[in-house]
Amino acid sequence: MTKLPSLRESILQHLRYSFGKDPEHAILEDWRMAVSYAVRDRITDAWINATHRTYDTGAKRVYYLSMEFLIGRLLEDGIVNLELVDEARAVLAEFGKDYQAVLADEPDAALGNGGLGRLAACFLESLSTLGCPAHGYGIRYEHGLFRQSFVDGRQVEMPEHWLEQRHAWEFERPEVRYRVGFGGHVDTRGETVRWYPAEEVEAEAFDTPVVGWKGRWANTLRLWSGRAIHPFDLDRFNHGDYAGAAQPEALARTISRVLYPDDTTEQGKELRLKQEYFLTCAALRDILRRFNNQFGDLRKLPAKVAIQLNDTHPAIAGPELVRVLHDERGLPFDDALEIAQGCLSYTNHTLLPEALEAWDESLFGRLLPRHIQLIDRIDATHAARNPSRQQSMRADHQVKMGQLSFVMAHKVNGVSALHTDLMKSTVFSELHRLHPDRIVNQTNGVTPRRWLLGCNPRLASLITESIGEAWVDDLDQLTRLEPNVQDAAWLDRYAQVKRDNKVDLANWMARHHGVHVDPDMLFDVQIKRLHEYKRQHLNILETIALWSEIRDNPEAGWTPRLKLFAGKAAPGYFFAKDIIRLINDAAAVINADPVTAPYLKVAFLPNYNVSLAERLVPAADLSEQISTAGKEASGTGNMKFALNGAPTVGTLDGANVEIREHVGAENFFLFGMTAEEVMERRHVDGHAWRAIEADPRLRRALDLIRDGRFSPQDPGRYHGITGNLEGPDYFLVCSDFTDYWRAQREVDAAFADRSRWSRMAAWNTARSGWFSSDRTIRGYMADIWNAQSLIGA
Ligand code: 26W
Repeated sequence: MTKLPSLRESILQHLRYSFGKDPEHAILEDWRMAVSYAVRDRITDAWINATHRTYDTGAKRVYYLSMEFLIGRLLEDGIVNLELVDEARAVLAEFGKDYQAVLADEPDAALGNGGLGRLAACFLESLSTLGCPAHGYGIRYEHGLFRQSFVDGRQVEMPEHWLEQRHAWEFERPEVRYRVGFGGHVDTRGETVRWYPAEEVEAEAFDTPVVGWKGRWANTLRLWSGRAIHPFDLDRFNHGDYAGAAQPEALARTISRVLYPDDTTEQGKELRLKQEYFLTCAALRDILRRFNNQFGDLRKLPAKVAIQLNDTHPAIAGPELVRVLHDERGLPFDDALEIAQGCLSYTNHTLLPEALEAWDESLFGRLLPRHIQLIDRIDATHAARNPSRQQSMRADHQVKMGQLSFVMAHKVNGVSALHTDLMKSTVFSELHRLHPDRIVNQTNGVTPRRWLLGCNPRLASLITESIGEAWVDDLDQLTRLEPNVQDAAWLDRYAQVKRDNKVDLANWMARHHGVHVDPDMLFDVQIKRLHEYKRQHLNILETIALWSEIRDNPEAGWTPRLKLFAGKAAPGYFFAKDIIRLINDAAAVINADPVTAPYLKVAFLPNYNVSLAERLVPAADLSEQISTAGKEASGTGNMKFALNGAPTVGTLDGANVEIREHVGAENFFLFGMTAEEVMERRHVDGHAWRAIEADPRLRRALDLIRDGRFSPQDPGRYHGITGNLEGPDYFLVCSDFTDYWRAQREVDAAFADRSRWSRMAAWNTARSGWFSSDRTIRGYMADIWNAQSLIGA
C-alpha cells in the first residue's frame, strides 16, 4: 500500500492535479472537493483492505436493503472518523479558508424522508465502526427529498438537485450493470416456468465508501441508477423524431429520477413498485454473483448472507429470491423457500394502517406476473403448514407486503420495546401466535460520531477531558460522567457549552433567517416530519394558550421561551400543510406582540434536513417528543437530544419509554395518556369536547384560531383544524392538552433553577449511552444476522 503524503500535501495535490487550480485561484467548491478527495484517499485504503479481509476470511456478509438512505453531508463525517479535524482546519486556515464554510458548501444527500432513512445511514456507519462486513443497497435518486420554502407561511416544494454540484463521494461502476424486467408474460412448460418481461432497464452501480471510527474499516453503499439498454434510437432521430430518439434513456432514468416524498401513506403508485423491484432485483443479482464467485453451493447461502429488509419497501426480495433459486437455478420450491427464509429478516417501522403497503393485485400482477404466482404459492404453503391461520397475505385482491415479509423472514423486529409489543398484540397478532419466537426487539440508536462528536465538539471535548475518548465507540462509558454531574464547577462548564452552542445558533438564525432571539431563552425544539400523530398542532395550541396567559399577566415571572419548529409535510398531506401555515401565522402575530416579546418567540425554520438537525440539536434545551402514545414506533431525534443534554417533554411512546428508564423519571417531563389509555379514551363519546369543556385555556386557544386571530384576512382559514380537534380529534390532542400544559409549566420552573436544569441535562447525557446505534447493531449481529466483527470490536 502506497504511503500517503500529509493531508496538506494531498489537498494541494488534488487542488492542482484533480481540479487544475492553485490556491490563489481556487473557489470554495474547489477547496471542498480537494479536501474531500484527500480524505477519500485515506478512506479508500481502509475500504480496499476491508474488502480483501472479508474475502480472505470467507466471512458472512450483511446486506441492508432500503429505499432510503438519509446520509446528509459526508466530508465532516470522514474528517471526524479519521480524526483529522484540527489538521484540516489548520491547512484551510493557512490559505485563509474557513473550515465551517468549506463543510457547508457540500449539498446534503437527502435520499430519504425521515426516521427510516436516517436510521439506515446511522446503521451503515456503525456497521463500519464495528468492522462487520456489510453492503447498503439503495437507489441513486437524481432528486432527493424536495426543498421546502415558505410563501405567505405556506410550504412550497421545489425539486432538489444534489447532483448538480460536484459530488466527491461516489465511484461509478460501469462494469456493474444488471437487467431488470417488468411486465410481459409467464410461460409454463411442465416443471419449467419462464418469465418473459415486456420491458427491461439496466441498473448501474454507484459506490460510496462508508468509513467507521478511526478508519479501521469501511463498507460499501451501492446505489443503483436506471439506464436504458439502448439509450439512443438513431432510427427515430433520422426520421426527425429527436425527442423520441432520446426517449428510451429518459424512460429508463425515470425509475431512479426522484424519491417519493411520502413517509406514512403508501400511494400505490406503479412507479413506486417499479422502484422497489428495481432496487431489489439488482441487489439480489449482485449478492448472488458475489456469493457464487466465492462459495457456489446455494445451500450455504443462509450461512454466508444476511439480508435485512428496511420495512416492507424491498419485501419483493422474498419472491424474487425464490424465483431466482427455483426458476433460474432449478432448486425445488420448498428448498428455495427455506433458503430464502434463512437469509431474510424484516424490520417494521410503523403501525399506521395507511403506511402498511398493500398492492392492488392487478397492478402487481401486470408488472410482476411471475412474482404474484410465487406469492400465491408461498401463501398456500404457509396456509397448509398453519391450518389454524385466518389471515392471508393475498386477501382483498391485494398483496399485503407486511404479511409477506413476516412469512418470508426468519426474524422480524420492531424498533422499540413498546412498538415490538404492539406489533405482537395488533398488526401481527395472528402471525405472532403461529410463530411465537420470530418477533424480537431491537431498539433504535444513533451514531455518536455524527450526533455528538461531529455536531457538538464543545460537549465532546468536555466529555473527553473528563473521561477520555473511549466513549466515541463505547458510549456506555458516558456513565463514568456521574461523578462530574455532582460537581458544580463541572456543571457550570457543561452549561457554558450549551450556552455557547445557543449563541452560535442565535447568530446563524439572525444571519440566515432574520430571526433574532436571546440565547438565554429556553430553546424548546420540535423538529421532525409533519404528521398529526407527532402532534405539532398540540405544541402550537399550548404556545397560543401560553401567549394568551402572558398577555393577561406579563409580570408573572414567565420563563422566556423560544418555540422552534422545523419539518416537511408530504406534498399531498394538506392537513399537515395547514399546521405549518398555522404555526407561521401564529408566529407572525406572537413575535410582533410587544407585551409578550420578552417572554415568547416562535420560529419555523424552512427546509429541515440532516445538516439543519446537526445545527439545532446541540443548541436545544428542551426536546419535544409529544406523539399520541402507540403511534411513534421509536423516534431517533429523541435520542440525539438526550445525548446532547436536552431533557424531553414527552409521552410514554416509542423509545421515549426507554429514554425515561435510562435517564431517570426525575430527568424527564412526562405527560399524557399511555398507549392503553389512548385506546380506551377513543371509545369515550365526545372525548374532545369533554376535554375542551374542562379546560378554559384550551377553549380560548381554539377560539382564537377558529375566529381568525392569526388569519384576520381569512378568518375561516383554520376551520379544518379546529373542526377536527373539536370533533374526531383521532390523535387526542385535546385530551392530552391539560397534562401537557402542566408538564410545560414544570419545565418553566425547572429551567428557572439553572443548576437544577444543568444537572437534569447532564444526567441525560451521562445516561443515554445505550442509545448508540453501535449497541443496536450489536443486537442485530447477535440476534438476527449471526454476523461477526472482523476487527475484534
Ligand atoms: C410507503 C410510504 C412510507 C414511507 C416510509 C411509509 C412508511 C415509511 C417509514 C416507515 C416511515 C418512517 O420513517 N418511520 C419511522 O422510522 C423510524 C426508524 O425506525 C422510527 O424511529 C419512527 O418512529 C418511525 O416513524
